[in-house]
Amino acid sequence: MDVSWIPGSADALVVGIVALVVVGAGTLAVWRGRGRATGKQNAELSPLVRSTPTAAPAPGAPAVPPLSEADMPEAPADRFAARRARLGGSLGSRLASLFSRRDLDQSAWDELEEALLLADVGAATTEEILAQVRGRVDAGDASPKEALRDALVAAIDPELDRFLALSSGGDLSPVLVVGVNGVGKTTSVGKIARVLVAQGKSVVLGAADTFRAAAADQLETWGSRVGVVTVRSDVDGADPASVAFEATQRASDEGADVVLIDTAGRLQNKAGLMDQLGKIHRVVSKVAEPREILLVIDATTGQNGLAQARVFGEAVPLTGIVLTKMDGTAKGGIVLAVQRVLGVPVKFVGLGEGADDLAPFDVEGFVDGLLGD
Ligand SMILES: Nc1nc2c(ncn2[C@@H]2O[C@H](COP(=O)(O)OP(=O)(O)OP(=O)(O)O)[C@@H](O)[C@H]2O)c(=O)[nH]1
Ligand SMILES: [Mg+2]
Repeated sequence: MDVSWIPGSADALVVGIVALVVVGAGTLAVWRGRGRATGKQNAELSPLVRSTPTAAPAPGAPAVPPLSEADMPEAPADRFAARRARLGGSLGSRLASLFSRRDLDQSAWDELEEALLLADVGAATTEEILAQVRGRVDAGDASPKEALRDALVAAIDPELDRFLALSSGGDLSPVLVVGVNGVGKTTSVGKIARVLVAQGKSVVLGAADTFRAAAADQLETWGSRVGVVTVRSDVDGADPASVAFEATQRASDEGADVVLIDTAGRLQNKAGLMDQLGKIHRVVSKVAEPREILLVIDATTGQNGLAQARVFGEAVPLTGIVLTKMDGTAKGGIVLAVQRVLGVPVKFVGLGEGADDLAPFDVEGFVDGLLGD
């Protein structure tokens, strides 16, 4: 398979306005400079990735100043709590009258079931949760609200690993980002890049959405804001797998920590799109095995979006979910359905359009938000 260059040769590639940024210790020093990071706290500041050593700068890589204080992203650990009020709180408002009681009659149980279904929890999970809540409430073991909170937390599973998995020891970690069109893939890639750069990781972006030229421009804008290279093609309809390969190869050559690859969400037909994703996965793996394949899902599309998303799991081995547009949706229960159907954890949630509006998923904080606490 020809995976060398994009048709049109090397000069069709814009390989970046700025050289690869290796901010490593410099940027971590900025975090520390804000007086927040002792060893333990630093782990709390960086929940996006489990602590992994940052590779030494590649020989000859130009020293680039770290992000300025004004450009520093907000600490990921604080983001979810700070934006929790943006969650719909849908269950809380529906169930307020129920929660003030200790014993529930049949109509109250029906009301709870309806609320869970309307929040997009999904039929099977709703039944399981109801059975658990009912068992505990009937036994006088917990109030309806306590029992519901516990059952929701258990169903989402606080034990799942929700860190961004990166190679240890400075090996390159490719991260593929996939999903249907308009869900927030490019935006999420930009937001993740921003956090990684601030955490001292060297990052390369790959614009493997060649379906429309504006897609690469959009990604490049995110890249240039944090000073990372975007590997792209200027040839409309160029082979996306070639761009993905080229980006990964370049990241590898330059000793980068992470290559984030943005993909297209639409194509003439579904089979074509899935073939393309499979090919991207294969060619990237020739350089380095993808550490993460993140599926982006728009929370507002509910069960429909989930049905579409399923197909992606058949094309590539998903490792995690980014659930976007959770701000203001009454469909927050989709978190439960999504994990159950796709069998991988929700790792990040999008809570707005701003550059820092992507938060590591916090199970208990989410359930409290859903219950309107
Ligand atoms: N409110 C809100 N908007 C979001 C969120 N994430 C992304 N968006 C918006 O959703 C729109 C689409 O985002 P993109 O990142 O371009 O989506 P995409 O999946 O790359 O789209 P295609 O490349 O067309 O497939 C943009 O207007 C984003 O600002 C979120 O968490 N909340
Ligand atoms: Mg896009």
